[in-house]
Formats: sequence, C-alpha cells, structure tokens
Amino acid sequence: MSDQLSIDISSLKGCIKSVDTILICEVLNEATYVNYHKKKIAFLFSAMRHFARELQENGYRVSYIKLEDNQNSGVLKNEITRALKQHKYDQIVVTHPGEYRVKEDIKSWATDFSISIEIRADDRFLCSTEEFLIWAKPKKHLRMEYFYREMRKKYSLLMEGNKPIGGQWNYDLKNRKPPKENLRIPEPYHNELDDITRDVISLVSERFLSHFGDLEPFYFGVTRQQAIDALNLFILQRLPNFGDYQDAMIEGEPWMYHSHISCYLNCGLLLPLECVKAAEQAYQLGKAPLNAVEGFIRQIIGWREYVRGVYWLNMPEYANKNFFETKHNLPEFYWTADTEMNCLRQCVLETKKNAYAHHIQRLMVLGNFALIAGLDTAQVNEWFLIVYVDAYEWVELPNVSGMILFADGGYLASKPYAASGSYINKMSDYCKNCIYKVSKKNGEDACPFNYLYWDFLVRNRDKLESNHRIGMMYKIYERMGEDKKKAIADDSKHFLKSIYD
Ligand code: FAD
Ligand code: DLZ
Ligand code: SF4
Repeated sequence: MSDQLSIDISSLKGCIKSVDTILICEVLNEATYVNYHKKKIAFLFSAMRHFARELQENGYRVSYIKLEDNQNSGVLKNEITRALKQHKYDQIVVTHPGEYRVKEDIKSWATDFSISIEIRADDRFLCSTEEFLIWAKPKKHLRMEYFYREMRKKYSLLMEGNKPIGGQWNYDLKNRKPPKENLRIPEPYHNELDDITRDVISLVSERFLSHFGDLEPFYFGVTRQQAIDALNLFILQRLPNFGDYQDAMIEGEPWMYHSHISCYLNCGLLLPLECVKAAEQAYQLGKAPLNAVEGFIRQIIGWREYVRGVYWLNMPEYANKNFFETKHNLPEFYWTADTEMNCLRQCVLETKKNAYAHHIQRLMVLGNFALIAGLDTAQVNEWFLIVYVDAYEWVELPNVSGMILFADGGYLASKPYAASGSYINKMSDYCKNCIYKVSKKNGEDACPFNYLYWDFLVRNRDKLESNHRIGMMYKIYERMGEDKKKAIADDSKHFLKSIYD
C-alpha cells in the first residue's frame, strides 16, 4: 500500500526473498474514492515505483501493477484475486493499514479467497493500538499533554532521569511569536525530477486532469534517501526557528520554519523515531534551542501518535460524529480561492499549489472558518482528505472532526479552536491586504471572523455554555448591548446566506 513504503515494515519481516512475492498495486479506486490532489497522486505513485525498484535492488521479488497496465482492474481486492489466479500462494501477509475501510476490506479477503491472512501490527508507530487503549479506555475525555509525557518517558527523549530536561514538559508559551518583518526563511527542499517521476507526472496529467490542484512544479522527494535529505535540511536550517514561529503566517511564505516531512512520515519513507532523535541530537550539540526541539518532538511523539490512537479506538463511529449538527455545504471558494477574505484566499491558493499548508493555516484559518460558519462535517473532512499530500484518514479525521470541528463533543480537544479575526491578525500579515477591516466588529466591511465568532457561540449556546474553557465568553456576550447583539446576528445572517447559497 502506498503508505507502507518502508523496507523495515512488519509485513516484510521473515520474508524469504527467493520464494515470497511482494505485491504493490497502483489502483484507480484508491486514487479516486475521493478525488485526491494531483500532486498527492503523483507523489505516491512515484514513491511507490521508486520503492519497488529499491526492493528489487535488494533482492526481493516484486510484482508491481502500474495504473496503466491493461489488466489492472482498479480495485485492490480484485488485484489480489488476479494475483491468486496467476500463482499458488499459501498465505497473505499484510501490515495493518492506515484506514478503517481498508482494514475491513482486508478482513473480508480471508473468507472470500479461502486463504490465511496475517495482519501484522504497524510497528512504525511508537504507541501500539493496544497500548493506547490501555491508556485511554478509563478516560471520558482525553488530553494529549498527559499522553505525550508518557511517550517522552517511554522513549527517554529530552529527559534527565525521570524529569524533563529544562524542568518543563512543554514550552508552547514560548512558541507563539508573531511574524516579524524581514525574517529570512530558507528555501525548502527541492528534488530534481527523474524519469520515473516524469512518467508519473504525465500519467497523472492525463488520467486525473479534473482533480483539484497544481501538478507542477513538483519538488517532493520520492525515495528514502531524498526524504532523509529533506529531514536533514530541516534540522540544519529551520529547526532553530521552528518553535518561535510555529504559529506565524506570512503572505507568500507557505513553508515558514516547518519541517514539511509529514508526507514522508505518513507514507513510510521516514520513521518517527529517527526524526525526533535527529532533533534531540541537534539540541544536544547546541544547534537548536530547547523550545524548538521540544515543540517538534511533541508534534511527532505526542500529537501524531495521539490522533492515531484516537482514530483506531473510535472507528467506525468517529467518522459520523457531528456534535454541532452542522449541515451547510462547503463554499466553492475552498476549491477556487475566489473570496475577498485574504487569509482564506492565501491558504487555499497555497494548498492548491503545494498540496501543503502548515498547521496554523489548517487550524486557525481554514478550519476555524469551517467551524464558525457551521460547515457540514463530512464535507469538511472530505476536503481536508483530498487536498493535502500527507492526508490519510487516520490522521485527517481526528484533526478535522476532533480538533477543528469539535464534532466529538470534546473527547479529543478541551475546547473548540474558534477565534475572531484578531487572532489571525496577530499571527499573520494577511489582514493588511484584505478588503475587510479586522478592527471592525460589525458592518459591511467588518472582518467576517469577528461577528461569526460570536454568532457561532450564540448558535451553539446549549452545547458550549458549560464548557469550562469557553463558557465565560457568554458572560462577555451578555454584557453587550442589544444593538450590538442584533448587529452580530444580522451581519452573520447576511454573510452566511451569501456563502451558503
Ligand atoms: P511540522 O509543523 O513541521 O510538524 C512536525 C510533524 O509533526 C509533522 O510532520 C507531523 O507528522 C506531526 N504533526 C504535527 N501536528 C500534528 C497533528 N495535529 N496531527 C498529527 N501529526 C502532527 N497532518 C497529517 O499528517 N495529515 C493530515 O491529513 C492532517 N490534517 C490536518 C487537518 C487539520 C484541520 C489540522 C489542524 C491539522 C492536520 N494535520 C495533518 C496536522 C498538521 O497540520 C500537519 O501534520 C503538518 O502541518 C504537516 O506539516 P509539517 O510536516 O511541516 O509539520
Ligand atoms: C492514497 C492512495 C493512493 C492515491 N493510491 C494508492 C494506490 O494506488 N495503491 C494503494 O495501495 N494505496 C493507495 N493509496 C493509499 C490508500 O488509499 C489508503 O490510504 C491506504 O491503503 C491505507 O493504509
Ligand atoms: Fe482574514 Fe479578517 Fe484578516 Fe481579512 S481581515 S485577512 S478576513 S482575518
């Protein structure tokens, strides 16, 4: 599978190179069950083809099915049927897939094919699903911070005995510097195209023309070595500033000081432990400060493992959660960027161009708007799954339904990440190029985030007033005059009508 491109993957353990066959299939169904961004398909197909070559060079027998092969049925299960007809196999060995739907499919193979299927744990993750279950099961609400501390101890990362280095577990308060002018942001990793990638690009441009997103320029690494090069470049050039500007957004600077390694981690070209160890080593050598290194390590051993645990513990029910019972269609501008709201325009444009947006763009601009505008949970999830090169349901769904939409009612996050325009203005320079005025709370030219924030709270009062982290906002609302409250309601109604229709 396209997210299992690791030579040390559990399904290859004990593989007898002269006897066993490794089946890798490019299948239309997986690229179109949602219409993935063109860059994502090209990235995965190219990485799969390179991985197959690497396996062959290492003496493995690989059966590689290309998308354009005549016999390719376009469906994973049918390709297994075809393979079983061509050769007599005793057993199928797979590593636990990243999506519930695929796991269900695999489970059906045993009965349908009358063959033994062994599904092995995906031990590339640092916390097994069983271990997460033991930690989470007794808890009604989960908190990432406590999970993260357990992981720090388990892997002895940034630890002095039983205590965190520096005396604190978390340096997030230091990691909120607004952008300042004249920051020198390094060029991101840029890979030269080879023949395999060029072939894949022309295939994707022919077969997936109607999909969202720009196919070129294409710069992702597509081999393990290239992914390691991208990681090393991050550690050297960006990690020192990663913490300070983790939440900052600058127009025209999509990459900031982030690592851009999620696509490599999620498809298996990089492994989480090697990434965090590289960052820890940079700290030990005095090449990156503690707040940056701790923040980076937390994202990987904390958030990444945590959302995966939440996903497997709660599927399939989690996919249907819709706490606020939202139902409004995703506005067209999520695809076209045709909106006067500059923050949203910039984030959609960058997403279209790069199949990437950094965390705060996803959370506080694209996600925040979806939350306060009451957009349909399923449509928002589908959008996030389509547009990002690193998106797989195990990581996309908890981030979208749990973190931004609060669709699970507060199981994953303690409060909805709703914010008015002043947060975006503080953490970005988007507002200075916007026709809306972030300082205005109401009226035609007021920033829509300002009134929608309050309107969201009012619309969901029965569900949020008792929340200890956001409930006090209702006291502030109550102190507003009736005229002000009416203006919030009228502006929101008018604005929402314009985007819902
Ligand atoms: P960095 O900022 O450099 O962080 C380092 C690494 O930490 C990332 O590569 C990633 O592996 C991990 N990480 C950081 N935050 C998270 C998180 N919240 N959940 C899981 N891993 C995390 N991440 C995905 O990998 N796939 C997704 O489909 C995805 N969808 C998201 C949707 C929303 C609405 C939000 C708010 C976040 C989503 N994230 C997703 C998390 C995060 O935004 C991306 O991992 C990050 O932006 C990737 O860029 P980077 O590699 O430069 O990350
Ligand atoms: C996302 C994706 C795409 C675009 N293409 C393929 C493919 O051709 N073959 C494949 O095996 N997997 C693909 N994937 C990944 C799957 O959709 C799915 O996310 C994983 O199988 C989950 O483990
Ligand atoms: Fe976004 Fe409002 Fe700022 Fe415009 S004024 S960029 S809509 S936050």
